[in-house]
Amino acid sequence: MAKGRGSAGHGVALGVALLCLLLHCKLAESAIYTVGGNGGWSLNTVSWPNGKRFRAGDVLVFKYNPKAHNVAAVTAAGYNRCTMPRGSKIFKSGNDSIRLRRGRNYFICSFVGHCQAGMKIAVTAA
Ligand SMILES: *[C@@H]1O[C@H](CO)[C@@H](O)[C@H](O)[C@H]1NC(C)=O
Ligand SMILES: [Cu+2]
Repeated sequence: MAKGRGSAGHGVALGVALLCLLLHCKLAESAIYTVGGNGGWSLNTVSWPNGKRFRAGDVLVFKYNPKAHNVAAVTAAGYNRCTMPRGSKIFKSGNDSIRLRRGRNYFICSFVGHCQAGMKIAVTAA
């Protein structure tokens, strides 16, 4: 009985694997990006997303000195005005992995003047 279930399980797993191959499984496609490349999350990162194509589920890794910067996930208004709306989620480990949601995703550094100095990104995930 248990043995029978086990082999059925293998069959299901194989089926799922094949289906993944056929449908270009979403999990396999999710990519990891280091924001800002080698320079990391820093001033003048605003144009870093240009020319890149992101998908929902992709992960952005923000690397920075946590004494000098942070990452706030904000609204479009927060991004445009360089303000942090109440309730914004703030990351401050210096090595933050953030999964993109479908649509627009906005991040700024909330240290004084940094967002204005281009420490902000808007990323569209398909
Ligand atoms: C950053 O985080 C990732 C994933 O959480 C981890 O694998 C990596 O070792 C970390 N890097 C540093 C420098 O802490
Ligand atoms: Cu900063």
